[in-house]
Amino acid sequence: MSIDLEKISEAITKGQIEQLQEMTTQALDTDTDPGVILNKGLLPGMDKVGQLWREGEMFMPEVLRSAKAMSKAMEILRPRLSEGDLGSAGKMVIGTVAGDLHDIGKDLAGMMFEGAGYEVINIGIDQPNEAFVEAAMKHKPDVLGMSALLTTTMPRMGEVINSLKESGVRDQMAVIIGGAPVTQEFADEIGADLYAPNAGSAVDLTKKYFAQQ
Ligand code: B1M
Repeated sequence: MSIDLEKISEAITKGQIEQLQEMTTQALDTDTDPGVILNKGLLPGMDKVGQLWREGEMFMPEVLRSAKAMSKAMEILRPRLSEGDLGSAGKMVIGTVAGDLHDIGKDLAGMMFEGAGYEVINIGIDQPNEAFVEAAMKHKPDVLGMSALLTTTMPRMGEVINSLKESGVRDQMAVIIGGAPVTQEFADEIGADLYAPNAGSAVDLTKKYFAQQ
Protein backbone atom coordinates (compact mmCIF):
# COMPACT_ATOMS: atom_id res chain seq x y z
CA MET A 1 0.00 0.00 0.00
CA SER A 2 1.50 3.35 -0.97
CA ILE A 3 1.25 6.35 1.29
CA ASP A 4 -0.31 9.58 0.09
CA LEU A 5 2.27 12.25 0.95
CA GLU A 6 -0.34 14.97 0.58
CA LYS A 7 -2.26 13.34 3.42
CA ILE A 8 0.88 13.59 5.55
CA SER A 9 1.13 17.31 4.74
CA GLU A 10 -2.55 17.74 5.51
CA ALA A 11 -2.20 15.97 8.88
CA ILE A 12 0.51 18.50 9.80
CA THR A 13 -1.61 21.53 8.90
CA LYS A 14 -4.56 20.04 10.77
CA GLY A 15 -2.38 19.19 13.78
CA GLN A 16 -3.49 15.54 13.72
CA ILE A 17 -0.70 14.17 15.89
CA GLU A 18 -1.76 10.52 16.20
CA GLN A 19 -2.81 10.15 12.57
CA LEU A 20 0.47 11.70 11.48
CA GLN A 21 2.48 9.31 13.66
CA GLU A 22 0.55 6.36 12.18
CA MET A 23 1.01 7.57 8.60
CA THR A 24 4.73 8.23 9.12
CA THR A 25 5.22 4.73 10.58
CA GLN A 26 3.17 3.18 7.76
CA ALA A 27 5.14 5.08 5.13
CA LEU A 28 8.39 3.74 6.57
CA ASP A 29 6.91 0.20 6.78
CA THR A 30 6.05 0.37 3.09
CA ASP A 31 9.62 1.35 2.27
CA THR A 32 8.92 4.95 1.35
CA ASP A 33 12.22 6.78 1.36
CA PRO A 34 12.55 8.72 4.67
CA GLY A 35 13.95 11.73 2.79
CA VAL A 36 10.87 11.74 0.56
CA ILE A 37 8.55 11.58 3.60
CA LEU A 38 10.39 14.59 5.04
CA ASN A 39 10.75 16.70 1.91
CA LYS A 40 7.49 15.87 0.14
CA GLY A 41 5.23 15.30 3.14
CA LEU A 42 6.28 16.95 6.39
CA LEU A 43 8.11 20.07 5.19
CA PRO A 44 5.42 21.21 2.71
CA GLY A 45 2.92 20.75 5.55
CA MET A 46 4.90 23.06 7.83
CA ASP A 47 5.40 25.55 4.96
CA LYS A 48 1.64 25.70 4.65
CA VAL A 49 1.30 26.23 8.41
CA GLY A 50 3.70 29.20 8.20
CA GLN A 51 1.76 30.63 5.27
CA LEU A 52 -1.67 30.22 6.92
CA TRP A 53 -0.36 31.76 10.12
CA ARG A 54 1.05 34.80 8.33
CA GLU A 55 -2.25 35.25 6.54
CA GLY A 56 -4.13 35.10 9.84
CA GLU A 57 -5.87 31.87 8.83
CA MET A 58 -4.30 29.91 11.68
CA PHE A 59 -3.93 30.89 15.33
CA MET A 60 -1.26 30.26 17.94
CA PRO A 61 -2.75 27.11 19.58
CA GLU A 62 -3.21 25.51 16.16
CA VAL A 63 0.31 26.43 15.10
CA LEU A 64 1.70 24.95 18.31
CA ARG A 65 -0.26 21.74 17.70
CA SER A 66 1.05 21.50 14.12
CA ALA A 67 4.58 22.12 15.36
CA LYS A 68 4.11 19.36 17.95
CA ALA A 69 2.79 17.00 15.25
CA MET A 70 5.87 17.80 13.18
CA SER A 71 8.26 17.08 16.03
CA LYS A 72 6.47 13.82 16.94
CA ALA A 73 6.73 12.66 13.32
CA MET A 74 10.39 13.69 13.29
CA GLU A 75 11.00 11.49 16.36
CA ILE A 76 9.90 8.52 14.26
CA LEU A 77 11.70 9.61 11.12
CA ARG A 78 14.98 10.95 12.46
CA PRO A 79 16.71 7.58 13.16
CA ARG A 80 16.00 6.53 9.56
CA LEU A 81 17.16 9.71 7.87
CA SER A 82 20.57 9.86 6.31
CA GLU A 83 22.96 12.75 6.97
CA GLY A 84 22.04 14.17 3.58
CA ASP A 85 18.32 14.23 4.37
CA LEU A 86 18.75 16.05 7.65
CA GLY A 87 19.55 19.67 8.20
CA SER A 88 19.78 20.34 4.50
CA ALA A 89 18.57 23.91 5.00
CA GLY A 90 21.28 24.68 7.56
CA LYS A 91 22.03 24.65 11.24
CA MET A 92 20.64 26.94 13.92
CA VAL A 93 21.49 27.60 17.56
CA ILE A 94 18.67 29.26 19.47
CA GLY A 95 18.18 30.32 23.06
CA THR A 96 16.66 32.85 25.46
CA VAL A 97 19.16 35.31 26.90
CA ALA A 98 20.44 35.46 30.48
CA GLY A 99 17.94 36.46 33.17
CA ASP A 100 14.97 35.64 30.94
CA LEU A 101 12.76 32.60 31.55
CA HIS A 102 10.31 33.06 28.67
CA ASP A 103 10.50 30.22 26.19
CA ILE A 104 7.23 29.91 24.28
CA GLY A 105 8.14 32.29 21.44
CA LYS A 106 11.71 30.98 21.30
CA ASP A 107 10.51 27.38 21.05
CA LEU A 108 7.98 28.34 18.42
CA ALA A 109 10.68 30.04 16.36
CA GLY A 110 12.90 26.95 16.79
CA MET A 111 10.08 24.68 15.66
CA MET A 112 9.42 26.80 12.59
CA PHE A 113 13.10 26.54 11.63
CA GLU A 114 13.03 22.79 12.27
CA GLY A 115 9.91 22.60 10.15
CA ALA A 116 11.78 24.39 7.38
CA GLY A 117 14.50 21.72 7.43
CA TYR A 118 17.03 23.32 9.76
CA GLU A 119 18.89 21.28 12.33
CA VAL A 120 18.02 23.23 15.47
CA ILE A 121 20.10 23.20 18.63
CA ASN A 122 17.92 24.76 21.32
CA ILE A 123 20.14 25.76 24.25
CA GLY A 124 17.19 26.77 26.44
CA ILE A 125 16.25 29.71 28.65
CA ASP A 126 18.30 32.00 30.87
CA GLN A 127 21.47 31.32 28.93
CA PRO A 128 24.55 33.33 29.87
CA ASN A 129 26.26 35.23 27.06
CA GLU A 130 29.15 32.74 27.09
CA ALA A 131 26.74 29.84 26.47
CA PHE A 132 25.70 31.41 23.16
CA VAL A 133 29.31 31.96 22.16
CA GLU A 134 30.35 28.44 23.20
CA ALA A 135 27.41 26.93 21.28
CA ALA A 136 28.29 29.04 18.25
CA MET A 137 31.90 27.88 18.35
CA LYS A 138 30.98 24.24 18.98
CA HIS A 139 28.13 23.81 16.48
CA LYS A 140 29.19 26.36 13.84
CA PRO A 141 25.59 27.27 13.00
CA ASP A 142 24.46 29.17 9.91
CA VAL A 143 22.04 31.08 12.12
CA LEU A 144 22.24 32.13 15.76
CA GLY A 145 18.86 33.06 17.22
CA MET A 146 18.23 34.96 20.45
CA SER A 147 14.95 35.65 22.16
CA ALA A 148 14.21 38.18 24.93
CA LEU A 149 10.83 39.08 26.41
CA LEU A 150 11.96 41.60 29.00
CA THR A 151 13.23 45.11 28.40
CA THR A 152 15.77 44.39 31.15
CA THR A 153 17.22 41.35 29.33
CA MET A 154 17.30 42.77 25.78
CA PRO A 155 20.78 44.31 26.27
CA ARG A 156 22.22 40.79 26.64
CA MET A 157 21.66 40.36 22.88
CA GLY A 158 24.07 43.14 22.01
CA GLU A 159 26.58 41.77 24.52
CA VAL A 160 26.43 38.33 22.89
CA ILE A 161 27.07 39.92 19.47
CA ASN A 162 30.08 41.77 20.90
CA SER A 163 31.39 38.54 22.43
CA LEU A 164 30.96 36.77 19.10
CA LYS A 165 33.05 39.54 17.51
CA GLU A 166 35.72 39.24 20.18
CA SER A 167 35.85 35.48 19.60
CA GLY A 168 36.28 36.07 15.87
CA VAL A 169 33.20 34.10 14.83
CA ARG A 170 30.61 36.87 14.34
CA ASP A 171 30.92 36.87 10.54
CA GLN A 172 30.47 33.12 10.29
CA MET A 173 26.75 33.23 11.03
CA ALA A 174 23.62 35.30 10.66
CA VAL A 175 22.26 36.60 13.94
CA ILE A 176 18.48 36.82 14.25
CA ILE A 177 16.68 38.29 17.24
CA GLY A 178 13.07 38.38 18.36
CA GLY A 179 10.74 38.76 21.31
CA ALA A 180 7.88 41.08 22.21
CA PRO A 181 9.91 44.18 23.23
CA VAL A 182 12.50 43.78 20.45
CA THR A 183 12.31 46.09 17.41
CA GLN A 184 14.05 46.53 14.06
CA GLU A 185 15.59 49.71 15.42
CA PHE A 186 17.09 47.80 18.35
CA ALA A 187 18.38 45.09 16.00
CA ASP A 188 20.10 47.75 13.87
CA GLU A 189 21.52 49.38 16.98
CA ILE A 190 23.19 46.19 18.26
CA GLY A 191 24.26 44.95 14.82
CA ALA A 192 21.99 41.91 14.47
CA ASP A 193 21.50 40.78 10.89
CA LEU A 194 17.79 40.12 11.24
CA TYR A 195 14.83 41.00 13.40
CA ALA A 196 11.71 38.88 13.20
CA PRO A 197 8.45 40.19 14.64
CA ASN A 198 7.11 36.64 14.78
CA ALA A 199 8.29 33.07 14.44
CA GLY A 200 6.64 32.52 11.06
CA SER A 201 8.37 35.45 9.40
CA ALA A 202 11.71 34.46 10.98
CA VAL A 203 12.20 31.60 8.54
CA ASP A 204 11.20 33.63 5.48
CA LEU A 205 13.44 36.53 6.46
CA THR A 206 16.35 34.16 6.97
CA LYS A 207 15.79 32.49 3.60
CA LYS A 208 15.69 35.90 1.90
CA TYR A 209 18.80 37.01 3.77
CA PHE A 210 20.83 34.02 2.56
CA ALA A 211 19.46 34.32 -0.98
CA GLN A 212 20.88 37.86 -1.10
CA GLN A 213 24.34 36.91 0.23
CO1 B1M B 1 6.30 37.29 31.70
N1 B1M B 1 6.36 39.16 31.11
N2 B1M B 1 7.33 37.76 33.27
N3 B1M B 1 6.04 35.45 32.20
N4 B1M B 1 5.07 37.17 30.32
C1 B1M B 1 5.78 39.46 29.81
C2 B1M B 1 6.81 39.35 28.70
C3 B1M B 1 5.25 40.97 30.03
C4 B1M B 1 5.14 41.79 28.73
C5 B1M B 1 3.89 40.90 30.78
C6 B1M B 1 3.38 42.29 31.13
O1 B1M B 1 3.83 42.88 32.08
N5 B1M B 1 2.45 42.81 30.36
C7 B1M B 1 6.30 41.50 31.00
C8 B1M B 1 7.54 42.13 30.40
C9 B1M B 1 7.57 43.64 30.51
C10 B1M B 1 8.76 44.14 29.84
O2 B1M B 1 9.87 43.98 30.27
N6 B1M B 1 8.54 44.82 28.70
C11 B1M B 1 6.64 40.25 31.80
C12 B1M B 1 7.21 40.23 33.08
C13 B1M B 1 7.39 41.59 33.73
C14 B1M B 1 7.55 39.05 33.76
C15 B1M B 1 8.14 38.91 35.17
C16 B1M B 1 9.22 39.93 35.53
C17 B1M B 1 6.96 38.94 36.14
C18 B1M B 1 7.36 38.91 37.60
O3 B1M B 1 7.82 37.90 38.06
N7 B1M B 1 7.19 40.05 38.23
C19 B1M B 1 8.70 37.47 35.15
C20 B1M B 1 10.15 37.45 34.65
C21 B1M B 1 10.74 36.09 34.73
C22 B1M B 1 12.03 36.05 33.96
O4 B1M B 1 12.01 35.84 32.78
N8 B1M B 1 13.12 36.28 34.67
C23 B1M B 1 7.81 36.84 34.13
C24 B1M B 1 7.48 35.50 34.16
C25 B1M B 1 6.64 34.87 33.27
C26 B1M B 1 6.20 33.42 33.38
C27 B1M B 1 7.33 32.49 33.84
C28 B1M B 1 5.09 33.37 34.39
C29 B1M B 1 5.63 33.15 31.95
C30 B1M B 1 6.65 32.51 30.98
C31 B1M B 1 6.38 31.05 30.76
C32 B1M B 1 7.21 30.51 29.65
O5 B1M B 1 7.66 31.20 28.73
N9 B1M B 1 7.41 29.21 29.72
C33 B1M B 1 5.33 34.56 31.46
C34 B1M B 1 4.47 34.84 30.37
C35 B1M B 1 3.70 33.67 29.81
C36 B1M B 1 4.33 36.15 29.84
C37 B1M B 1 3.37 36.64 28.76
C38 B1M B 1 2.00 36.72 29.43
C39 B1M B 1 3.27 35.82 27.49
C40 B1M B 1 4.60 35.55 26.81
C41 B1M B 1 4.39 34.53 25.71
O6 B1M B 1 4.76 33.39 25.86
N10 B1M B 1 3.73 34.95 24.62
C42 B1M B 1 3.96 38.06 28.43
C43 B1M B 1 2.92 39.10 28.03
C44 B1M B 1 2.73 39.13 26.54
O7 B1M B 1 3.66 38.99 25.78
N11 B1M B 1 1.53 39.35 26.15
C45 B1M B 1 4.84 38.33 29.55
C46 B1M B 1 3.42 34.06 23.51
C47 B1M B 1 4.65 33.94 22.61
C48 B1M B 1 4.34 33.08 21.41
O8 B1M B 1 4.95 35.25 22.17
O9 B1M B 1 7.22 35.20 23.28
O10 B1M B 1 6.35 37.32 22.18
P1 B1M B 1 6.43 35.84 22.24
O11 B1M B 1 7.04 35.34 20.88
C49 B1M B 1 6.57 35.81 19.63
C50 B1M B 1 7.42 36.94 19.06
O12 B1M B 1 7.90 37.81 20.05
C51 B1M B 1 8.45 36.23 18.26
O13 B1M B 1 7.77 35.08 17.76
C52 B1M B 1 6.80 34.65 18.69
C53 B1M B 1 5.54 34.25 18.02
O14 B1M B 1 5.38 34.67 16.77
N12 B1M B 1 9.71 35.75 18.84
C54 B1M B 1 10.77 35.45 18.05
C55 B1M B 1 10.05 35.49 20.12
N13 B1M B 1 11.30 35.06 20.17
C56 B1M B 1 11.77 35.01 18.91
C57 B1M B 1 13.00 34.63 18.40
C58 B1M B 1 13.20 34.71 17.02
C59 B1M B 1 12.19 35.15 16.20
C60 B1M B 1 10.96 35.52 16.67
O15 B1M B 1 14.34 34.37 16.42
C61 B1M B 1 15.41 33.97 17.20
